[in-house]
Amino acid sequence: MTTDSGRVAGSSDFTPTREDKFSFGFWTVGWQGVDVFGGAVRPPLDPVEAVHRLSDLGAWGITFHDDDVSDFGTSTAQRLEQLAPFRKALDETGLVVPMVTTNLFSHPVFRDGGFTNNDRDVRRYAIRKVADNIDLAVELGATTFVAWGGREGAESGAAKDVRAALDRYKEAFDLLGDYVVEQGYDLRFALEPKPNEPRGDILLPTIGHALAFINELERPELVGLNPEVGHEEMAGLNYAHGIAQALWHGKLFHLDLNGQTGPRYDQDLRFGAGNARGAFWTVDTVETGGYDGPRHFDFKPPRTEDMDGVWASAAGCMRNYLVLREKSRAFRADPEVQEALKASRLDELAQPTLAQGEGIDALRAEAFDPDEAAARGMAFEHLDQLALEHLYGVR
Ligand code: GLT
Ligand code: MN
Ligand code: MN
Repeated sequence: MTTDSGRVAGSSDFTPTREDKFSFGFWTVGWQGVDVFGGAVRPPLDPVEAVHRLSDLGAWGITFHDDDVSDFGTSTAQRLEQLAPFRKALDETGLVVPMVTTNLFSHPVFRDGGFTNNDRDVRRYAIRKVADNIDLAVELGATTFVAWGGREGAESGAAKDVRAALDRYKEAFDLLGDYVVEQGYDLRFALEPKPNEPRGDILLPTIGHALAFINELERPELVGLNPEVGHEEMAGLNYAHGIAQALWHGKLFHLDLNGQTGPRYDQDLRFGAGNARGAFWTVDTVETGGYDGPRHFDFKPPRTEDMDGVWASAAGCMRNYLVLREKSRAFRADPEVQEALKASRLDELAQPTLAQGEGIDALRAEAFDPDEAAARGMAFEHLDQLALEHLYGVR
């Protein structure tokens, strides 16, 4: 199949096509390199240029925060006016805006967060800011609204009553859920967990915490997750397992793909860098687990790079994903792997433990020899070796 960019979909030259659904936060390629130890190393990036460059690289979508594309405090009407050239670039390239998010972390007013700030006035303002940005998101065609509560948290014990803060967090999402329904918007929320940074401890620190929180909301069906590779790995967790569970709950609404090397500061490396083995299982899970949404990259091209390096880094995210997708496909198609999967009894795991109509009595009536069963090895090492050999490129 030939795509509108003239490339052959599914070919193995690792060149992205629109069908691959790759999207980028504008704040990723637009990051000027400001960190806690130093100022900007790169010039500001015009969102119009970002659209054209990403499109040329084969991306499908671009996402942004309200304050990425116009100044803090700008009204929605003014933002829409200012976004005219950006929208023109979208029309020219065919790039879409599948997701929009709100900046509730940069302005000093959010020093203690937005929805869970101890200051009630700030909470009221934060909800209003998000409602305004929801209007903008819908106007641009977005169907997912990411909520990263990076400043919702604390550095010290008494400063935050976590239970009260969760009441306020729920209050905000209940209200915004009502708003979306009342307006008739086709929009769902995706919570993005993170354990720490910039706060010492952030509320909803992992996929598991966020899934449990969603169940307490008035409209849980409107709220899912946007898990980020690095954020789960900062907590020492297995990202592929995390998104597999989110899929199992029907809650994987969006993804932030990037790279991380173990529990340390949030590295936001390009996808495929850092934990390469984790990246392989991530792609395998995304591709085989029934996820159909954007493959969204949230990375920070290192400060060492000039703008050429930024675009090389962005291209690397997509290329690495496609390389790993091909490896995952080859792994699944390999007859020796299929045998190894059987030897490891994955087919048995897929079978219900009890047959139709069976109960505990049937189990009690069974002649089972624990010693005999205990003697059976699981053959996982051979299976994993095959996976690694696919990853290492020798199969
Ligand atoms: C910020 C953060 C990311 C979030 C973005 C969405 S903003 O860059 O580090 O992980 O996804 O608000
Ligand atoms: Mn993110
Ligand atoms: Mn991050």
